[in-house]
Amino acid sequence: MPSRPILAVLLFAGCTFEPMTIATGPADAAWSPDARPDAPPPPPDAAAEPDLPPPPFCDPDDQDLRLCLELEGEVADGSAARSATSSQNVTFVDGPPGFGMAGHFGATSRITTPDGAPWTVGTPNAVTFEAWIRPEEFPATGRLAILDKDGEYGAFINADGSTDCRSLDGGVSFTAAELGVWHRLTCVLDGDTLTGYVDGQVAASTTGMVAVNNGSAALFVGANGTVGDQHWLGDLDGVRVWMAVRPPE
Ligand SMILES: [Ca+2]
Repeated sequence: MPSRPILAVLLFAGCTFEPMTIATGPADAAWSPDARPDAPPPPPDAAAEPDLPPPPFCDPDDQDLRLCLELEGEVADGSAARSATSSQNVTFVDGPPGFGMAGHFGATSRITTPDGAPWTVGTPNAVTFEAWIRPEEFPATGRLAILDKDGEYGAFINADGSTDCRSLDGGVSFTAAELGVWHRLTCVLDGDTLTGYVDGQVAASTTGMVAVNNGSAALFVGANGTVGDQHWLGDLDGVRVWMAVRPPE
């Protein structure tokens, strides 16, 4: 218990002193457990994991990543696969915010990488391909290619401005492309289901896709295989292809 104040009144014969209060402890009204000084903050939780930096965009530890084009002034695969690439008439412009430079594609531009064992689609289907896209124009007729592995999978924009993620025997169409504006397109083929994402959000999905018929066609970026027509008109960046199901995080 706290001490109560001692009221001492000293009286001497012939003299009267003013009452004096001697406080020997906190007054009842002022004391409570809450009045104690704040306890020091608890020590950091030693068991908590420190925040790890995110993996690089072209993660060399990702064994399912088959192609990763950052297009930082050159056309080179940054994945562990180090897929051989060749390019034609690709120049470089500012990319989406935070992504450095991008490739600019015109009526004769294209990037290709040859088929090979790393490009075999498993059973059931497991393929993801994505790119930042910024078209300068839509096709007057037909379509323009973002990416195509002929007879297997690809992505295109159409004359009406719609975007298709396509697999061997079908596709899914949705709105992803906007003239002069960057959007991120992701196509995920997971078994018999093909799903298109725009800026990380599901835009459309369909089922009934058959098993990809693994062929020997080269992969084209910015043009349609196998001859390299239907050229993309505009900019592309951050092109990644996985032989795995990788919906956007
Ligand atoms: Ca880039």
